[in-house]
Amino acid sequence: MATTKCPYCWTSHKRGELHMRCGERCAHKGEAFPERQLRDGRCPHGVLPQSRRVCPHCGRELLREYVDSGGRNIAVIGSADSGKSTWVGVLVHEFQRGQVNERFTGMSLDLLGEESRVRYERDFNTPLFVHGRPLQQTRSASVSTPEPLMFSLRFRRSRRLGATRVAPVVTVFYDTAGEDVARAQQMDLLISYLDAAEGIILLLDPLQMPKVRDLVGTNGRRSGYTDQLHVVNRLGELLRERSSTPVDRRLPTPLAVALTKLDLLPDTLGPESPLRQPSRHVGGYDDGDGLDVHEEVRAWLNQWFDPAFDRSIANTFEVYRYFGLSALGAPPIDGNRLAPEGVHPYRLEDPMLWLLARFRAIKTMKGKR
Ligand SMILES: Nc1nc2c(ncn2[C@@H]2O[C@H](COP(=O)(O)OP(=O)(O)OP(=O)(O)O)[C@@H](O)[C@H]2O)c(=O)[nH]1
Ligand SMILES: [Mg+2]
Ligand SMILES: [Zn+2]
Ligand SMILES: [Zn+2]
Repeated sequence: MATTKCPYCWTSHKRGELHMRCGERCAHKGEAFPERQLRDGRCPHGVLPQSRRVCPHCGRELLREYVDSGGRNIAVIGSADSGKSTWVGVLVHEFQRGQVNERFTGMSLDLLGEESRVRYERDFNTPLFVHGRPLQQTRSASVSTPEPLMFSLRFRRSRRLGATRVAPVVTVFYDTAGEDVARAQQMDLLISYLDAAEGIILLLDPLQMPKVRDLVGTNGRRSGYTDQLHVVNRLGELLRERSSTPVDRRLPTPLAVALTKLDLLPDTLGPESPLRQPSRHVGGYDDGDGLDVHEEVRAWLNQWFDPAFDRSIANTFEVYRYFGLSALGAPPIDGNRLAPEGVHPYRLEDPMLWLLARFRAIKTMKGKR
């Protein structure tokens, strides 16, 4: 039987164990009962119930699209200030009406549920695209657990395949607070959701690598950087503790590691660098392009950061790939203003497209390299 992972408390439940609630007309209005007690679509008291399913563990309502499609959870993690929120905020925009939308004909992205819509509008869209301001620091999970941002993505398949309706891929992003990754006690909270994730996106800020800071100078927003290598080791450690994977085996969750803010390093990348060419993902994921970027970024990480990083990733994860991107396309003027030319992301969608290809939601093109 299909199981559902609650996107709020990350516990897993069989479909029949999800709760429903008695409806308006029932004397027990609001009372919860497991879905398997439904009889001819009615509650144990014989009345039509409320239509939404509820998590038996935390009691929050689960959206129908989420339950029906078996939502995919994607965790976005990284040290403080690495660009996680900006990446999520611009990504949703790009899939809705930006360049990615143009390159995938017939694709649509819809934020699911009032909470996701309100939060996206307030915390991401308005600052970035209405006021032209950088985003606020994300609040720590000790203050509020990371709230999911839920959306459904629909792709149109070619007519030749005869598929008229395509099931949506429901994706849930958790934008965590970087400060939590460093602190052990918060990590325990984060780990339950990392464990539930079907894909992990780890963002690395090149400016938090001392060698890069020597190259370009500093203009970071906050000081006191966490050790990014520590983040990866900790991540592997914690996932191993929890997962059913034997200790000597690598973890199966696909990991995308992306260097952010590449706009700050325009002169560092040579003219031939694949990171200076626009990506070739049109209507699918171009694996050749992806591998070119992967190798280039691996080389930069060895040089800028630490060869131990790649080894650590390779020893921990079965499937991983490196990416390089810029969410903003240009450095902000200061803490209150983005560059006057607006937001022009660069290779921003690549890690997401790679994951979607792994989920078989889009096709993989084995292009020549
Ligand atoms: N130059 C440049 N700066 C960026 C880019 N993306 C984010 N930034 C800046 O980097 C800083 C951190 O961005 P956030 O998106 O808030 O980072 P975060 O990882 O969510 O940070 P926490 O919530 O504290 O964990 C902000 O000042 C952003 O404006 C980018 O693509 N290029
Ligand atoms: Mg943030
Ligand atoms: Zn009832
Ligand atoms: Zn729950």
